[in-house]
Amino acid sequence: MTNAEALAPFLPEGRGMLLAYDHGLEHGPTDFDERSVDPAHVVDLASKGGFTGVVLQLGVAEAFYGGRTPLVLKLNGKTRLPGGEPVSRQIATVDDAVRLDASGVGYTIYLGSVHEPVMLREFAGIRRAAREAGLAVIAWIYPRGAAVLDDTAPEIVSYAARAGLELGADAVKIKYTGDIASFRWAVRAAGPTKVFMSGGPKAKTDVAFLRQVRDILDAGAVGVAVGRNVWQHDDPEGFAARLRALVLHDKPLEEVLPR
Ligand code: FBP
Repeated sequence: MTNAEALAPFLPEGRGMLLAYDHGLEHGPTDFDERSVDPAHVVDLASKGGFTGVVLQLGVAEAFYGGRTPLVLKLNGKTRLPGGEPVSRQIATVDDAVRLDASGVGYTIYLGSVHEPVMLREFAGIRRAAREAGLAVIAWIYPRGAAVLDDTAPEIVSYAARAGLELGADAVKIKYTGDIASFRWAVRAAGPTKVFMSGGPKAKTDVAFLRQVRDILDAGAVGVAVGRNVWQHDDPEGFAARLRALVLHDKPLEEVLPR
């Protein structure tokens, strides 16, 4: 199975937008408000907003996933409480993903952490099992830890992208470097491994975020894997429509900017 075949459910016409909603474990409910604290609301938003995938942890997926949007089941995770060098261990399995009718699995690797070897090895096992099950493997590759001074420095982001290829990920989710040329290099370094941009905290303005999305598409990325910038928005469905216009319909920025 090629990575394009594995990713097909998430990339109709070669582009995709994934709605990430694993923050309840990673950050606690601090990111949420009255609406977004309810997983049913966000799962519904994934469908109404035309997202090509939704990213959930096991417990939320078991209780709320209704099959309306292709599922990426996160197989590892951590809370923000321990501190120290980051490590995220496996807490769900490829069998869980198959049982939940997921189309892909997600796994976070903190490249540069002293615990990096644990995550690299675990990822390799998961990748093997996911391949056998015919599921896409998406690696969140976040350089982090005392050895990483700047996690969005171009050479660090392109290292993360390349690591995705070397590890056999079908796609990587990486942070924006801040300019098209350096992001294009990161996409180039990833080779056949597809690149999604990770959203990050809510941008100050819609224009700032949409401009960033246009940039990464122009640099060759296949789309975005975004959470807070959508479900923290005052009008999540309206913002999702602008994202769709950019990512799925490849509209120029001017056509999708708010007037
Ligand atoms: P956002 O678009 O909200 O940044 O979500 C992307 C994501 O990777 C989530 O899947 C994950 O929970 C979170 O960011 C991790 O954030 P952090 O960078 O604080 O570890």
